[in-house]
Amino acid sequence: MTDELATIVAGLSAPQKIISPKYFYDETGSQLFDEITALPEYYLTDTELDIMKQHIDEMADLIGIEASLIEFGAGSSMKTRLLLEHLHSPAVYVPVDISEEHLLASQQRTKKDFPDIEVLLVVADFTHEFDLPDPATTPRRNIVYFPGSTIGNFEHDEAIDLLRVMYHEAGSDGALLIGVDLQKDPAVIDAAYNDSAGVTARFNLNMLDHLNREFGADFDVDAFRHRAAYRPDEGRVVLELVSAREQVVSIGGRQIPFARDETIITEYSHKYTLEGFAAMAEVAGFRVDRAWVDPAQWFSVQYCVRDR
Ligand code: AVI
Repeated sequence: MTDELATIVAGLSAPQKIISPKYFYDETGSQLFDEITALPEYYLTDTELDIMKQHIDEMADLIGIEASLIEFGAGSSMKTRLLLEHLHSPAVYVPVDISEEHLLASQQRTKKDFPDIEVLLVVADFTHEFDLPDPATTPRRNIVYFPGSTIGNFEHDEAIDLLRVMYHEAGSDGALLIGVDLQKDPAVIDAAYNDSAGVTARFNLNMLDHLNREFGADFDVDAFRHRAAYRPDEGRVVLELVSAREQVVSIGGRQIPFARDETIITEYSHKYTLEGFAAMAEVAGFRVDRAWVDPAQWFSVQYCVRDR
């Protein structure tokens, strides 16, 4: 059994079954996620983009000239394009992702639209420190960019570890520009993860198809259903797959029993207060210098500088 399969089996053998959200993102899952970002209920993407549009000049001025923009993730979103359009003579754009395929696709699009900006790809798992490439123009400073509130998909201690990696990659005098979803009326959050078109349900269930295909599991996808609920006391949405009946699933030569209504946790999506995020960033060495929010205070984009 590979280490990866052993980790999946261990997660499914725990008293509360759990699988990493990274298994959402096969080809179908990535397409479904793109669909999610366009859903009327999924306020995160549009709200973040509106904040960026509103404050992009101030962001570009804070970042300054000839910066290196290091995006954690393959990039190519509207938000990245907006930044590249407005930054003052960026030295280089460096998307970092585990998937070379995603990076190459993003590079193609970026090069076409921004032929004057050097694009250097880094194939790496950004939860661990990685080496930065050597651009033709020496950057004056590094700006780590992490949009989408993807930080929310990490549990508290993992999020701090990831912020520490960002602190390291930002280097002295560097900064972090990060999208952070905020706590709000639970009904708004619940709707975002239980859309009426059922796209999030398909996205969640697709993980089982992915495990069947890539890891030889035999999940009966029709015997599970999607559940997502915001837990205000925990400040996070919990996405689960609920077993519709008693059943046994085989994976990696193991038989995994499910009781009726037993769940697999597939994702946490944390929602923060401005103070809560600032406290977490501070542990990792950052001070929040600016936090822009939309009028309803649903989402924030935060500019964090190294504090030590
Ligand atoms: C990628 N991430 C920020 C999304 C979120 O909102 O936590 C993933 C997602 N899960 C269900 N819908 C969207």
